[in-house]
Amino acid sequence: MGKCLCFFRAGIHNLKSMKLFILVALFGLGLAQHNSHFRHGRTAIVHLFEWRWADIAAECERFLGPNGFGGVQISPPSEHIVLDHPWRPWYQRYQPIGFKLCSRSGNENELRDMITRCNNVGVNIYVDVVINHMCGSGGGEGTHSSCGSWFSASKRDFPSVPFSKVDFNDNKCRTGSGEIENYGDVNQVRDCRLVGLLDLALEKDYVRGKVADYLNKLVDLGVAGFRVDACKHMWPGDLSAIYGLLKNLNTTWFPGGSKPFIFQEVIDLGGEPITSREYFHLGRVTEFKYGAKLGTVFRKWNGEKLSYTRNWGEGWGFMPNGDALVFVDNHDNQRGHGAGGAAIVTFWDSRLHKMAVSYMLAHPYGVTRVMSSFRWNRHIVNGKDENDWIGPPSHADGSTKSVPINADQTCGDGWVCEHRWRQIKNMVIFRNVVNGQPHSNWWDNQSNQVAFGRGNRGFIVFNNDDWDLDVTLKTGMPGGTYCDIISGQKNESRCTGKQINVGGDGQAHFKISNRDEDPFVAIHADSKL
Ligand code: QV4
Ligand code: CA
Repeated sequence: MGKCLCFFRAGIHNLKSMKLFILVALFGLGLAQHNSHFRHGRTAIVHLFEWRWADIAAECERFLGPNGFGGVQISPPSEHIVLDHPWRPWYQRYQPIGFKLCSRSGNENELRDMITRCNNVGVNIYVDVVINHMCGSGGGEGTHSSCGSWFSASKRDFPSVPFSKVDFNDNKCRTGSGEIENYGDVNQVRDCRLVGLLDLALEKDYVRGKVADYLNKLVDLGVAGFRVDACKHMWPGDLSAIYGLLKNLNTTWFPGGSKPFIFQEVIDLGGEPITSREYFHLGRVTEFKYGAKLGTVFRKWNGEKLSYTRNWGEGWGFMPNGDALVFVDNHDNQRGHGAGGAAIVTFWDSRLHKMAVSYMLAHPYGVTRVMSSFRWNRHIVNGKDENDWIGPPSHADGSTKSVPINADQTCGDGWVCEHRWRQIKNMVIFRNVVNGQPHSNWWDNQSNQVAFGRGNRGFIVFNNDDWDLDVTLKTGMPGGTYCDIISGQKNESRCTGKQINVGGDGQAHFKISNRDEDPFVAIHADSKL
């Protein structure tokens, strides 16, 4: 704000800077839906995949708020199909049968209560919205849905919205099967069925209006924005029309005139005619190259080395910083759906996962999202997980179990809770502490030992080589004793883990064995004794 006013004062002195000012203002407006609306200088989103609303509300109050998490991505809240074969897979929630706020995670009252309680502790809610399609064409007929609403997939009849035959793209799609057959053909990708899912005719004002009503209802409840599912399969022009119908955020919690944050799921690893770039003007876009590359680097596959990440970000061919939503893994590619392949580092490789997520959180590029998973019984046959469908921890009747918190703060009953792991939780705080500081004081050993700082607010050192690291580095930090927030953290006036002494010249000595439980060290302004 201060900056803007100064600029304006300078701007009115001559026409040239006035023009520049208008340009900046316009650019700023265009970027409105790129703004996450994080509160209190917070910087990270956690995807609480398949959590119940009641558990998310409790988690906001007891953990996310106190530990500086900026927001939660929630699973789709709209009414969805209930599948028996396989039994209650997680992916049934990506097959809507209407927009009633009634899902496996809870009903509308529970959703409203959760949004209110999270907002009240400064944690934003971002909703995963499925608007490209309804359920699969083979989804049958009846009331096998999360709220008991009747529907007929074969008749394309969804009376709870209502949508009928004319609201789908069956006639627009030009493939023989009605399915997307070739990702090289833009028209198919957007007008035909993605794995059998009934494709909505989003060019119709009626359909756009129904979708916008659904999103606006969520805005009124107080959500901060949306993760828009399957954007590759929707025309940017249709999305633009829908986003244009959205209300400003609820002023109980957000400044007047705030547009919902939008991040769009487009998987663009290169090689297809549809690119992420087509969606930048509409909001942020998921950068799938990020996790695929970072996984390859930490696994040291394809001759990659950590030292090559000196120019991580746009230097690696990723999208512009201001357009990117980044993550190490997501709910699809942690189980072989979506894209990224075997390189993706998940909680199954916990040591590498902690390193990769920490690298992401330490680095200034993009808006960051941390994955929080449930465990399932993996069964890999010829490289494919036969159990990739398994849903969240559930009771015998198929209802989702709540998340019990153990005495040591970890989660029970199959909930992994990566976001509660000390190393990841502390790195979320690190990112807040260094927010706005430049990437600085890079060091590497030309192999897999690297270090970098964030101005004078934080510094991180990785040893992903098969030998020890023992080196004195320029940290850029003020002199003093700091607690390493990876092996432990600051606890009143002492460190529970390693201690790092930074000299008056900003230099510090680091020793990291390649056999340490976690072969990396991080310090920041608030971890100083
Ligand atoms: C089956 C057959 C198809 C057949 C169809 C006929 O496999 O060949 O055409 O029946 O009816 C499930 C099943 C899938 C089944 C389909 C319809 O897995 O086998 O088709 O339902 O019954 C998730 C899962 C999908 C799941 C879908 C709907 O990943 O497996 O499909 O939910 O339940 C692309 C997209 C990208 C997408 C990614 C996975 O560009 O947008 O694939 N990612 C998002 C979500 C993802 C979700 C969807 C999109 C769809 O992140 O979780 O798919 O909403 O890359
Ligand atoms: Ca479509």
